[in-house]
Amino acid sequence: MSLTLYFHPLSSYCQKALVALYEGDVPFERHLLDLLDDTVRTRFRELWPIGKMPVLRDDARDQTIPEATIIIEYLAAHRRGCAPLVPADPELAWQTRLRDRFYDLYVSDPMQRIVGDRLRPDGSKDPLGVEQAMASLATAYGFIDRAMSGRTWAIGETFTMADCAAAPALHYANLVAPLSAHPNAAAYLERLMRRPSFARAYAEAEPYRQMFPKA
Ligand SMILES: N[C@@H](CCC(=O)N[C@@H](CS)C(=O)NCC(=O)O)C(=O)O
Repeated sequence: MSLTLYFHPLSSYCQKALVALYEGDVPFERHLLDLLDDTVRTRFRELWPIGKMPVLRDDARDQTIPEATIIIEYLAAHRRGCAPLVPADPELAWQTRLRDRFYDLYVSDPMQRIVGDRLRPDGSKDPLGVEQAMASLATAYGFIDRAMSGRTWAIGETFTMADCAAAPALHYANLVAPLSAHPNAAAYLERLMRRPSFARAYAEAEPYRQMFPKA
C-alpha cells in the first residue's frame, strides 16, 4: 500500500487522521498543504473538489479518500495488522461511530466556528454565532463529563476511532472554552495528550502553533 496524506500539522481533522496512522504504525508519505497559497489550493481541489483536508491517496489501489473518519475506516478495512480502531464487535462498532460523530459534529464543529470567527475581519464578526457555538460546546461538555465517569477511553478500555476524533477536538475546544468545570472531561483530555500517537501529532504542530488565532 503506497499511501500519501495531504494535510497540515495544525489542522484538527488532520491530527485525527495522523493519530490513526500513528496508532497503526502505518507507513505513509506526507504532502503538507498551505491552503493560503492559491496554486496549492487549486491543485488540491483537483484531487478533492471540496478542498478540505485531510485527504489520503492510495496509489496502489488508485483511491482518493477524503474525510478523517472515512480515512480511519479505510485503514481499518484495508490495512492488515493496523490497530483495530473500529471494533469488529457490532455493538462496540456503533458506539465508536456514534462518539466519533459526536466529537466531530458537537465539539469540532462549534470549536471551528469560534476559531473561524477570530479570523474574520472587524465588521464581519458573528457574535450570535459564537454565542450559539459556545452554548453547543457547554452542552457537549456536560455529556462528555457524564460519559467519561469511570472510563479510560471513549467507549471503555480500548482506544478507538472515537478517541482519534476526541483528542484534537477537545484540545482545541479547551483553548476556546476551558474544560475546568468538567473534571472527567478534563482528565480524559489529559490522558489523550499523553497518548503517544496524539503527543506526536501535537508536537509536530509546534512550529505552526503561532498561527492559531488568539481571542
Ligand atoms: N468533514 C471534514 C472536515 C475537514 C476540515 O474541516 N478541514 C479543515 C482543516 S481542520 C480544512 O480543510 N479547512 C480548509 C478550508 O475549509 O478551506 C473531515 O472530517 O475531514
